Amino acid sequence: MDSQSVKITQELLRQIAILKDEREAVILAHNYQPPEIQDVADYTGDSLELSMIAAKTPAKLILFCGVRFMGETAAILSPDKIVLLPVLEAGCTLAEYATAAQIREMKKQHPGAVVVTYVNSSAEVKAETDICCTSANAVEIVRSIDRNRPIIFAPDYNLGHYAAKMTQRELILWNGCCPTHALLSTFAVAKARKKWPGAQVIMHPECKPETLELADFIGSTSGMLKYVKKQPAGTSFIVGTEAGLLHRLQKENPDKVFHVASEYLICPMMKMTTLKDVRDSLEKMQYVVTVEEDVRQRAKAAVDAMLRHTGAASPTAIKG
Ligand code: CIZ
Repeated sequence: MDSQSVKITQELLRQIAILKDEREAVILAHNYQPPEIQDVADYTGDSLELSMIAAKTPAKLILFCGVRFMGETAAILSPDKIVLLPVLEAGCTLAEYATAAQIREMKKQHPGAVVVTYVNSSAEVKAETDICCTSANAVEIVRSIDRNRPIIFAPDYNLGHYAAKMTQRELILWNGCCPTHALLSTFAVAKARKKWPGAQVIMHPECKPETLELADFIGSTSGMLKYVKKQPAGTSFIVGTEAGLLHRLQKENPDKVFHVASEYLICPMMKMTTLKDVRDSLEKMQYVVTVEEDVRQRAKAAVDAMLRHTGAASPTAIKG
């Protein structure tokens, strides 16, 4: 960074600190956010961990550096607080694969089915759902459902496929995917293994089934953080998830080595947030995430159903 850019960054950080105090806000950043956003945040974590922090914090203003469905989940759990998303356009392609109308139609086609949706979905889709899941608890949630009942799993095909495999259950799978994770090919993983022999390959369950076959460990971002911590010093890893996680992995494990599995593991939506957006968001109180009350209540029931199963799980979110 040249000296002018350093000066601008320092000034933005100063303004953010002042505005944060004035507004009595808490800043949350998802594990996939750019490094400078993770570093300015009060907490960094996965979407569920952050939403639970949002629900518990005494702060009345939550600045959620992530994508829309994450801000919505925080708003669903915290109706008494103001949730801001610094970038209005930061959506999630995976979430857009399913609409509430399509879920209703699917329910008609499969009467009696339990609808499980990944948290990477809109509030309206959650409102049509029986129980939500995250990539950290999808297997556990599917396992908890009566074996005699069919399960519709939306919107991520790959995560659903993984949960079906792990639970030996047949799921009615949606045809959505995260384009970033779906881009990780078996070829890229083989190439990375050749480049870094001896490294362990850790992968996210949003990757394609044939790519997951090549993993030494499969887990959510929080699962990867926990797994890596337990490995001996000096271990190296090829990381098959959005590249933003490498910042936290390296920061928390300075004695280990991390390589991103492919240069394509960049989510353009996650990378939209800048320090200027954070400053502007606090200054102008933009963009407020709202969820219509009837939708919020029905969506909350599905999120609460999930929390009853996993509420006690040990969180990995860190205080910045
Ligand atoms: O649930 C999340 O936060 C996402 C999108 C991924 C993960 O594994 O943490």
